[in-house]
Amino acid sequence: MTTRSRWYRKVLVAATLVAAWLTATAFAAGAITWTIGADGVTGDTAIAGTGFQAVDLVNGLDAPQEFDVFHLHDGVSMADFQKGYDAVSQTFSGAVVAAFTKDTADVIGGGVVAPSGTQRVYVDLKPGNYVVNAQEAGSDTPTPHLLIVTVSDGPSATAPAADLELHLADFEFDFPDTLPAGPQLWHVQNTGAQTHHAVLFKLLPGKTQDDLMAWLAAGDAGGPPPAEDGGSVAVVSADQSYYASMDLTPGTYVAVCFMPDATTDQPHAMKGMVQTFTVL
Ligand SMILES: [Cu+2]
Repeated sequence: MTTRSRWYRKVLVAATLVAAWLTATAFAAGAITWTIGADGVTGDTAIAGTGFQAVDLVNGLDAPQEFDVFHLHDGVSMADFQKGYDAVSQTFSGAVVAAFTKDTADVIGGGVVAPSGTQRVYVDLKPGNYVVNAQEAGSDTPTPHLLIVTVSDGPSATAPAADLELHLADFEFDFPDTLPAGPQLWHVQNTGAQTHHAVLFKLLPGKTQDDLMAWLAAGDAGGPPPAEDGGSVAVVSADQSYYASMDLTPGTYVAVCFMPDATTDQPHAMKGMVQTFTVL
């Protein structure tokens, strides 16, 4: 089992209570919709419009699903994409991730959506070819479900107003010390050279970031988790950004990046990409 999948499984084990931030909400009509269901990913496949378009990620299944949206570089075929994607999935090596984002596709956002839930995000669309993948979050052997999407010129959407400008750098987050509870729109920007994300752990009372890191480092021998699932910020590659609807409940959170370093394969957390913040 890879370090990544072990950690993700621990996240899932910790997530017996599905966090409130993933609540299903009724959204205004007109958003692009991508739904994972029994038939794979379905939804809008021909989009005439660019800029930060509203997208509802819908989970019609009974397990949490991770969506990732890929913008294929010009000239990259689906076969090329599949080959690169398989290499990333099978190795989860930092060098392979770096090669994928350099040669094949940018990762432009996504989200982990609870069973029967919806998450509204805004992704930055440009004319070209895209792939939306959804697969079971936390699975050691997830089956990808790919939807091919084409974007052509059309009305350009203006970026929504964000409550938080969050930067993912090599190798740190810039969360403020405190954030308000309740619905928030985060503008998540990768300002680093590597690919980043954030898994949010909500600490149990009396537990600390050190407790969490010790538990993660202990692997399967780590005992009961010192935190529950607090949500996540999707994978975003260098120079990309997206907007994520969040709805955190009060508590102390630790954001952790598990992406592998491009040269050492160390999870970015081990290079300092860990931060505690409080939701009031
Ligand atoms: Cu990172």
